[in-house]
Amino acid sequence: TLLAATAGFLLASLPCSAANPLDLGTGLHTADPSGHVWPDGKMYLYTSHDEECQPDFFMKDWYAFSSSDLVHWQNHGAVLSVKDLAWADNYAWAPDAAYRNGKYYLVFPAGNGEKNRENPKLSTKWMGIGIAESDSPTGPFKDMIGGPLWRTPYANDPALFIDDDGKVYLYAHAVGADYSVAEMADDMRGLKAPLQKMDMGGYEPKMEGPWVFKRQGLYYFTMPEGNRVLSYYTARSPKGPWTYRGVFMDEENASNNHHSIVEYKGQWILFYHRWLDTPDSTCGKRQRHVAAEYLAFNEDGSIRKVQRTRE
Ligand code: FUB
Repeated sequence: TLLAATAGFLLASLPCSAANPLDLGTGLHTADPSGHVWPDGKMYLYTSHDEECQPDFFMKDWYAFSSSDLVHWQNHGAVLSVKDLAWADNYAWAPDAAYRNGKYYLVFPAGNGEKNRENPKLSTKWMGIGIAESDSPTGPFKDMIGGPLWRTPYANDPALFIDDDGKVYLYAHAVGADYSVAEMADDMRGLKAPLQKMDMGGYEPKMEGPWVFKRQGLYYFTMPEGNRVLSYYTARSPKGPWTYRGVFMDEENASNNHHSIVEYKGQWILFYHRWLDTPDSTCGKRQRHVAAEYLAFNEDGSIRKVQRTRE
Protein backbone atom coordinates (compact mmCIF):
# COMPACT_ATOMS: atom_id res chain seq x y z
CA THR A 1 0.00 0.00 0.00
CA LEU A 2 1.05 3.58 -0.40
CA LEU A 3 2.25 4.43 3.05
CA ALA A 4 3.92 1.14 3.88
CA ALA A 5 5.68 1.20 0.52
CA THR A 6 6.59 4.84 0.94
CA ALA A 7 8.20 4.13 4.29
CA GLY A 8 10.23 1.31 2.79
CA PHE A 9 11.12 3.30 -0.30
CA LEU A 10 12.20 6.43 1.52
CA LEU A 11 13.75 5.22 4.75
CA ALA A 12 14.22 1.49 5.04
CA SER A 13 14.84 1.72 8.78
CA LEU A 14 11.40 3.14 9.55
CA PRO A 15 8.49 0.90 10.49
CA CYS A 16 6.56 -0.14 7.40
CA SER A 17 3.03 0.00 8.69
CA ALA A 18 1.07 3.19 8.67
CA ALA A 19 -2.50 4.24 8.65
CA ASN A 20 -4.39 5.52 5.65
CA PRO A 21 -6.24 7.86 6.25
CA LEU A 22 -3.15 9.55 7.60
CA ASP A 23 -2.52 9.74 11.31
CA LEU A 24 -2.60 13.53 11.69
CA GLY A 25 -3.74 13.65 15.31
CA THR A 26 -6.18 11.78 17.49
CA GLY A 27 -9.71 13.08 17.26
CA LEU A 28 -8.76 15.77 14.76
CA HIS A 29 -10.88 15.84 11.59
CA THR A 30 -9.15 17.38 8.62
CA ALA A 31 -10.13 17.85 4.98
CA ASP A 32 -9.08 19.56 1.72
CA PRO A 33 -5.36 18.68 1.91
CA SER A 34 -2.89 20.81 -0.02
CA GLY A 35 0.54 19.13 -0.23
CA HIS A 36 3.82 20.98 -0.87
CA VAL A 37 7.50 20.12 -0.62
CA TRP A 38 9.37 23.15 0.71
CA PRO A 39 13.13 23.94 0.62
CA ASP A 40 13.83 21.99 3.83
CA GLY A 41 12.90 18.82 1.89
CA LYS A 42 9.87 17.98 4.01
CA MET A 43 6.32 17.47 2.82
CA TYR A 44 3.90 20.00 4.25
CA LEU A 45 0.14 19.58 4.29
CA TYR A 46 -2.22 22.52 4.71
CA THR A 47 -5.76 21.46 5.52
CA SER A 48 -9.11 22.76 6.55
CA HIS A 49 -10.47 21.60 9.89
CA ASP A 50 -13.88 20.08 10.55
CA GLU A 51 -15.37 20.74 13.95
CA GLU A 52 -17.08 17.66 15.34
CA CYS A 53 -20.56 17.50 13.73
CA GLN A 54 -20.39 21.09 12.46
CA PRO A 55 -23.47 22.36 10.56
CA ASP A 56 -23.22 23.44 6.93
CA PHE A 57 -19.41 23.46 6.75
CA PHE A 58 -19.06 26.10 9.46
CA MET A 59 -15.29 25.91 9.76
CA LYS A 60 -12.99 28.20 11.67
CA ASP A 61 -9.28 27.55 11.07
CA TRP A 62 -6.58 26.02 8.89
CA TYR A 63 -3.95 23.50 10.04
CA ALA A 64 -0.42 22.60 8.93
CA PHE A 65 1.36 19.24 9.21
CA SER A 66 4.80 18.12 8.10
CA SER A 67 6.53 14.80 7.46
CA SER A 68 9.80 13.45 6.09
CA ASP A 69 8.46 9.99 5.27
CA LEU A 70 4.68 10.47 4.75
CA VAL A 71 4.13 8.06 7.64
CA HIS A 72 4.98 10.09 10.74
CA TRP A 73 3.32 13.51 10.74
CA GLN A 74 3.93 16.46 13.00
CA ASN A 75 0.87 18.56 13.77
CA HIS A 76 1.79 22.26 13.80
CA GLY A 77 -1.69 23.27 14.90
CA ALA A 78 -3.86 26.05 13.54
CA VAL A 79 -1.74 28.39 11.41
CA LEU A 80 -4.54 30.87 10.68
CA SER A 81 -8.04 31.31 12.04
CA VAL A 82 -11.04 33.38 10.96
CA LYS A 83 -10.57 35.09 14.34
CA ASP A 84 -7.48 36.72 12.78
CA LEU A 85 -9.48 38.19 9.87
CA ALA A 86 -11.24 41.55 9.90
CA TRP A 87 -13.52 40.59 7.00
CA ALA A 88 -14.75 37.07 7.70
CA ASP A 89 -15.85 34.96 10.62
CA ASN A 90 -16.70 31.61 9.07
CA TYR A 91 -16.22 29.16 6.20
CA ALA A 92 -12.52 28.44 6.61
CA TRP A 93 -12.64 26.14 3.61
CA ALA A 94 -9.99 24.58 1.36
CA PRO A 95 -6.64 26.45 1.49
CA ASP A 96 -3.51 26.32 -0.64
CA ALA A 97 0.04 27.53 -0.08
CA ALA A 98 3.09 28.72 -2.01
CA TYR A 99 6.75 29.48 -1.28
CA ARG A 100 8.39 32.41 -3.05
CA ASN A 101 11.46 34.57 -2.34
CA GLY A 102 11.83 33.31 1.22
CA LYS A 103 8.17 33.87 2.18
CA TYR A 104 5.36 31.36 2.64
CA TYR A 105 1.88 32.28 1.42
CA LEU A 106 -1.47 30.83 2.35
CA VAL A 107 -4.48 31.48 0.11
CA PHE A 108 -7.79 30.64 1.66
CA PRO A 109 -11.53 31.06 1.21
CA ALA A 110 -13.50 32.62 4.03
CA GLY A 111 -16.86 34.27 4.42
CA ASN A 112 -19.28 35.92 6.75
CA GLY A 113 -22.49 34.06 6.13
CA GLU A 114 -24.20 36.97 4.44
CA LYS A 115 -26.15 36.48 1.26
CA ASN A 116 -24.26 37.46 -1.84
CA ARG A 117 -24.45 41.25 -1.81
CA GLU A 118 -23.96 41.86 -5.50
CA ASN A 119 -26.43 39.19 -6.52
CA PRO A 120 -29.09 38.73 -3.82
CA LYS A 121 -30.86 36.15 -5.99
CA LEU A 122 -28.08 33.71 -5.22
CA SER A 123 -29.18 31.59 -2.29
CA THR A 124 -25.61 31.04 -1.26
CA LYS A 125 -23.61 32.83 1.38
CA TRP A 126 -20.84 35.15 0.28
CA MET A 127 -17.23 33.94 0.28
CA GLY A 128 -13.99 35.47 -0.92
CA ILE A 129 -10.34 34.52 -1.28
CA GLY A 130 -7.77 35.94 1.13
CA ILE A 131 -3.99 35.80 1.21
CA ALA A 132 -1.70 35.60 4.23
CA GLU A 133 2.07 35.35 4.63
CA SER A 134 4.62 34.02 7.06
CA ASP A 135 8.38 33.64 7.36
CA SER A 136 7.81 30.05 8.42
CA PRO A 137 6.01 27.19 6.66
CA THR A 138 4.17 26.51 9.91
CA GLY A 139 2.98 30.06 10.43
CA PRO A 140 1.50 31.89 12.10
CA PHE A 141 0.22 33.41 8.84
CA LYS A 142 -0.85 37.06 8.77
CA ASP A 143 -3.56 38.44 6.49
CA MET A 144 -1.68 40.61 3.95
CA ILE A 145 -4.41 42.90 2.66
CA GLY A 146 -7.15 42.93 5.29
CA GLY A 147 -9.81 41.84 2.81
CA PRO A 148 -10.51 39.44 -0.03
CA LEU A 149 -8.59 39.59 -3.32
CA TRP A 150 -11.95 40.34 -5.01
CA ARG A 151 -15.61 40.50 -3.96
CA THR A 152 -17.44 39.41 -7.09
CA PRO A 153 -17.86 36.70 -8.13
CA TYR A 154 -18.32 34.64 -4.96
CA ALA A 155 -15.34 32.31 -4.81
CA ASN A 156 -13.81 29.47 -2.85
CA ASP A 157 -11.20 26.74 -3.18
CA PRO A 158 -8.18 28.73 -4.43
CA ALA A 159 -5.07 27.02 -5.79
CA LEU A 160 -1.71 28.60 -6.58
CA PHE A 161 0.66 27.31 -9.23
CA ILE A 162 4.17 28.72 -9.77
CA ASP A 163 5.56 28.03 -13.21
CA ASP A 164 9.24 27.47 -14.04
CA ASP A 165 9.51 31.13 -15.14
CA GLY A 166 8.43 32.28 -11.66
CA LYS A 167 4.96 33.49 -12.70
CA VAL A 168 2.31 32.74 -10.07
CA TYR A 169 -1.16 31.71 -11.21
CA LEU A 170 -4.27 31.63 -9.06
CA TYR A 171 -7.15 29.30 -9.91
CA ALA A 172 -10.37 29.22 -7.93
CA HIS A 173 -13.89 27.93 -7.93
CA ALA A 174 -15.65 31.21 -8.76
CA VAL A 175 -19.41 30.96 -9.17
CA GLY A 176 -20.39 31.72 -12.76
CA ALA A 177 -16.73 32.03 -13.68
CA ASP A 178 -15.44 28.51 -13.05
CA TYR A 179 -12.39 27.58 -15.08
CA SER A 180 -10.84 30.99 -14.60
CA VAL A 181 -7.26 31.96 -13.91
CA ALA A 182 -5.45 35.13 -12.88
CA GLU A 183 -1.78 35.93 -12.57
CA MET A 184 -0.77 37.11 -9.10
CA ALA A 185 0.93 40.49 -8.74
CA ASP A 186 4.67 40.38 -8.02
CA ASP A 187 4.10 41.39 -4.39
CA MET A 188 1.34 38.73 -4.02
CA ARG A 189 -1.08 41.36 -2.73
CA GLY A 190 -3.45 41.29 -5.68
CA LEU A 191 -4.02 40.14 -9.23
CA LYS A 192 -2.16 41.50 -12.26
CA ALA A 193 -5.45 41.40 -14.20
CA PRO A 194 -8.97 40.20 -13.35
CA LEU A 195 -9.87 36.51 -13.54
CA GLN A 196 -9.81 35.34 -17.13
CA LYS A 197 -11.96 32.52 -18.48
CA MET A 198 -10.01 29.58 -19.88
CA ASP A 199 -10.80 27.52 -22.96
CA MET A 200 -11.81 24.08 -21.60
CA GLY A 201 -12.31 22.47 -25.01
CA GLY A 202 -16.09 22.59 -24.78
CA TYR A 203 -16.52 20.47 -21.62
CA GLU A 204 -17.24 22.38 -18.39
CA PRO A 205 -18.88 20.26 -15.70
CA LYS A 206 -19.51 21.83 -12.28
CA MET A 207 -16.36 21.74 -10.25
CA GLU A 208 -14.73 22.78 -7.01
CA GLY A 209 -11.17 22.59 -5.78
CA PRO A 210 -8.96 23.06 -8.87
CA TRP A 211 -5.34 21.89 -8.59
CA VAL A 212 -2.72 22.54 -11.27
CA PHE A 213 0.67 20.89 -11.64
CA LYS A 214 3.26 20.39 -14.36
CA ARG A 215 4.96 17.14 -15.38
CA GLN A 216 7.37 16.68 -18.27
CA GLY A 217 6.35 20.00 -19.81
CA LEU A 218 2.64 19.17 -19.68
CA TYR A 219 0.22 21.17 -17.48
CA TYR A 220 -2.52 19.30 -15.62
CA PHE A 221 -5.72 21.00 -14.47
CA THR A 222 -7.34 18.59 -11.99
CA MET A 223 -10.58 18.98 -10.06
CA PRO A 224 -13.41 17.25 -8.22
CA GLU A 225 -15.83 17.09 -11.16
CA GLY A 226 -19.40 17.65 -9.97
CA ASN A 227 -17.74 18.02 -6.56
CA ARG A 228 -17.34 14.22 -6.44
CA VAL A 229 -15.03 12.37 -8.89
CA LEU A 230 -11.47 13.51 -9.51
CA SER A 231 -10.88 14.27 -13.18
CA TYR A 232 -8.40 16.23 -15.26
CA TYR A 233 -7.47 18.19 -18.35
CA THR A 234 -4.04 18.76 -19.90
CA ALA A 235 -2.57 21.70 -21.81
CA ARG A 236 0.71 23.14 -23.07
CA SER A 237 0.19 26.40 -21.15
CA PRO A 238 -1.00 27.14 -17.58
CA LYS A 239 -3.92 29.11 -19.05
CA GLY A 240 -5.00 26.40 -21.51
CA PRO A 241 -6.55 25.72 -23.97
CA TRP A 242 -7.32 22.54 -22.01
CA THR A 243 -8.26 19.08 -23.25
CA TYR A 244 -10.42 16.88 -21.03
CA ARG A 245 -8.69 13.55 -20.23
CA GLY A 246 -11.14 11.77 -17.88
CA VAL A 247 -11.66 10.55 -14.33
CA PHE A 248 -8.80 9.25 -12.18
CA MET A 249 -10.65 8.62 -8.88
CA ASP A 250 -14.27 7.57 -8.49
CA GLU A 251 -16.85 8.94 -6.08
CA GLU A 252 -17.17 7.44 -2.59
CA ASN A 253 -20.14 7.56 -0.20
CA ALA A 254 -21.96 10.15 -2.37
CA SER A 255 -19.75 12.79 -0.79
CA ASN A 256 -17.42 15.54 -1.90
CA ASN A 257 -13.72 15.11 -2.49
CA HIS A 258 -10.85 17.60 -2.55
CA HIS A 259 -7.27 16.82 -3.47
CA SER A 260 -3.74 17.91 -4.30
CA ILE A 261 -0.98 16.25 -6.32
CA VAL A 262 2.73 16.64 -5.62
CA GLU A 263 5.98 14.87 -6.48
CA TYR A 264 8.05 13.74 -3.50
CA LYS A 265 11.41 11.98 -3.82
CA GLY A 266 10.61 10.80 -7.33
CA GLN A 267 7.11 9.56 -6.50
CA TRP A 268 3.84 11.31 -7.37
CA ILE A 269 1.43 11.45 -4.44
CA LEU A 270 -2.29 12.19 -4.39
CA PHE A 271 -3.67 13.69 -1.17
CA TYR A 272 -7.47 13.73 -0.81
CA HIS A 273 -10.13 13.23 1.84
CA ARG A 274 -12.58 10.46 2.63
CA TRP A 275 -15.89 10.53 4.47
CA LEU A 276 -15.67 7.54 6.78
CA ASP A 277 -17.69 6.09 9.61
CA THR A 278 -16.25 7.49 12.79
CA PRO A 279 -17.20 5.29 15.77
CA ASP A 280 -16.65 8.02 18.37
CA SER A 281 -18.66 10.63 16.45
CA THR A 282 -21.19 12.27 18.76
CA CYS A 283 -23.69 12.81 15.92
CA GLY A 284 -23.25 9.38 14.34
CA LYS A 285 -22.30 10.92 11.00
CA ARG A 286 -19.37 10.21 8.73
CA GLN A 287 -16.46 12.59 9.25
CA ARG A 288 -13.75 13.66 6.81
CA HIS A 289 -10.21 12.26 7.02
CA VAL A 290 -7.14 13.13 4.93
CA ALA A 291 -5.68 10.19 2.99
CA ALA A 292 -2.95 9.63 0.38
CA GLU A 293 -2.27 7.31 -2.57
CA TYR A 294 0.43 6.88 -5.15
CA LEU A 295 -0.34 8.43 -8.52
CA ALA A 296 1.00 6.81 -11.69
CA PHE A 297 1.14 7.99 -15.29
CA ASN A 298 1.01 6.19 -18.62
CA GLU A 299 3.54 6.79 -21.41
CA ASP A 300 1.20 9.31 -23.06
CA GLY A 301 0.97 11.36 -19.85
CA SER A 302 -2.49 10.15 -18.91
CA ILE A 303 -3.15 9.52 -15.21
CA ARG A 304 -3.89 5.93 -14.18
CA LYS A 305 -7.09 5.35 -12.25
CA VAL A 306 -6.45 5.39 -8.50
CA GLN A 307 -8.02 3.02 -5.97
CA ARG A 308 -8.38 3.99 -2.33
CA THR A 309 -6.28 1.99 0.17
CA ARG A 310 -6.60 1.58 3.91
CA GLU A 311 -2.98 1.42 4.97
O1 FUB B 1 -14.27 21.89 3.19
C1 FUB B 1 -15.27 22.75 2.71
C2 FUB B 1 -15.51 22.53 1.25
O2 FUB B 1 -15.91 21.19 0.99
C3 FUB B 1 -14.31 22.71 0.37
O3 FUB B 1 -13.94 24.03 0.16
C4 FUB B 1 -14.76 21.97 -0.84
O4 FUB B 1 -13.74 21.72 -1.76
C5 FUB B 1 -15.32 20.73 -0.21
O5 FUB B 1 -14.28 19.84 0.12
